[in-house]
Amino acid sequence: MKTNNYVFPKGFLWGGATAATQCEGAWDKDGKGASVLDHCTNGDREHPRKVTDSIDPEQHFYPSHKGCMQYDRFEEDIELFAEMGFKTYRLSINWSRIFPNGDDEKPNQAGLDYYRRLFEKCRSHNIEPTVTMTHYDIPWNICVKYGGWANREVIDLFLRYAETILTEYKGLVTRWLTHNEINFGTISYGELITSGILPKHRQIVMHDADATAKDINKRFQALHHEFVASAKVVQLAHEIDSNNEVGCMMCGFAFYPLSCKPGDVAAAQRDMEIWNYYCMDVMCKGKYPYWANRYWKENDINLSIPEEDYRVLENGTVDFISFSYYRTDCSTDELEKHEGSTDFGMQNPLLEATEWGWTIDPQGLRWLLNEYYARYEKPLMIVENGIGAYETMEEDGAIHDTHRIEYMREHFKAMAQAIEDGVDLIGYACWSAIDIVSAGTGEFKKRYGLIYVDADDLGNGTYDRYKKDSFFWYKKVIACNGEKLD
Ligand code: BGP
Repeated sequence: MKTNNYVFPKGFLWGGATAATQCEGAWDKDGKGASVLDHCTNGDREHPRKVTDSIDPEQHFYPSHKGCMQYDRFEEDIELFAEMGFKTYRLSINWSRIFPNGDDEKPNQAGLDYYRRLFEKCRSHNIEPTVTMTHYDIPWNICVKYGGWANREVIDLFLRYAETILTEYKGLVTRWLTHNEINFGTISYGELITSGILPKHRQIVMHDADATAKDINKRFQALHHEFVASAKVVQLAHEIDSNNEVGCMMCGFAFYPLSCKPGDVAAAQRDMEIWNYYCMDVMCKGKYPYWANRYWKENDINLSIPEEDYRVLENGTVDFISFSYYRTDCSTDELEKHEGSTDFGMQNPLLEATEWGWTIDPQGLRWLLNEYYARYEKPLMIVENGIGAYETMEEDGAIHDTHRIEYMREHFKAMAQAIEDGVDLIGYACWSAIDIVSAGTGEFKKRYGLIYVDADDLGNGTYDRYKKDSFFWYKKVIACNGEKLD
């Protein structure tokens, strides 16, 4: 008989997530170097973020320079997370805080000290850190001097960084993710932020219609280097501490065929392949997917892959899979004939969407969890999921984000169903634990947090923190391990 009780495994890792360049601020404090996002201006849905070669605060506002000021207020934030009962806080180390130029001989001690204090603070509240090694924070110098990940030399620079943090935080951190949403590296959007390749038009756009075969080749070569680096990090992490577990981090893309027309079904399969499995097969199975040669041929991609890389990939498969989940999209082989296309295909006409046009699809999460689990049979962790919305604070300081509670509740039900299906889901970190800057648009008003931060798109405000209604709701959910979701 069906009841309204949901069963999550004992020890389920409830928590919340952020990323350094979106929450820390203090972009040039205590010896930190500039990262790629520090060169990105604010924008909005209609206006893409610009990438400026030099940083000119007189001319532009750079949202990462302030974030939500977590660098200066992390203790307060972690106390709030502890109050909600977080079991894990997923955050990222800012690569350019540790190696300001990416190729420095020695790490920046002040940067290392900062994260030590932060991890110790988490541990003092029984919050396990889940740490992303790079989340859109490639040192700008790597981008300019080396051409980003397209250059093989970056593998060693990343390994030096990884070895430094793995050694430094041994015992404090045991759950690591290598590259955030590595699969964005297959399109223009990820060129700069995940792969450190300076975009031709100095803008962050999803798709660059002018991309040449050479540009595309560079993208995929960069990805290959990221795969090799990640595989080496897996091995290194296990050598440094056998308790370490390393996961890949994917943007969870779910594509439905727009109709049952065979061409649409095939289009959805192709979209699933390139958006998800191209990267996941390499990181989870240790080899490129069986259709990679066909794909490379169709797209004039000629990769330089030394023989030894194949062994590295084979020996460096991840321990678990982490991913973000926000939306689903529809695929068709006749996109040009339809109106209403999204960045990733067609918007599902049967689903509601957020104010930013992201469809809301809790059932899609159950579907995707099953897809991933069937293919890889590795533990899964949702490390981002949430809704971006305009929100205001009432006179009395309350923030009534019922849309977020509803969104999370329905996604939790889908998770519980997937767990009942037999999926090994180990944790969930909502995006975001606290209001932070949007990565895509650079806005602050696209709020995702359970905690409201008094700040606007141009960095004005007190940056004081206020608990939203979802804060109190999530606290109750965690306290009963998800059994009651009302
Ligand atoms: C993911 C990123 C995050 C985060 C989130 C929401 O792609 O890993 O960094 O920002 O999406 O996207 P946005 O900030 O563009 O709304």
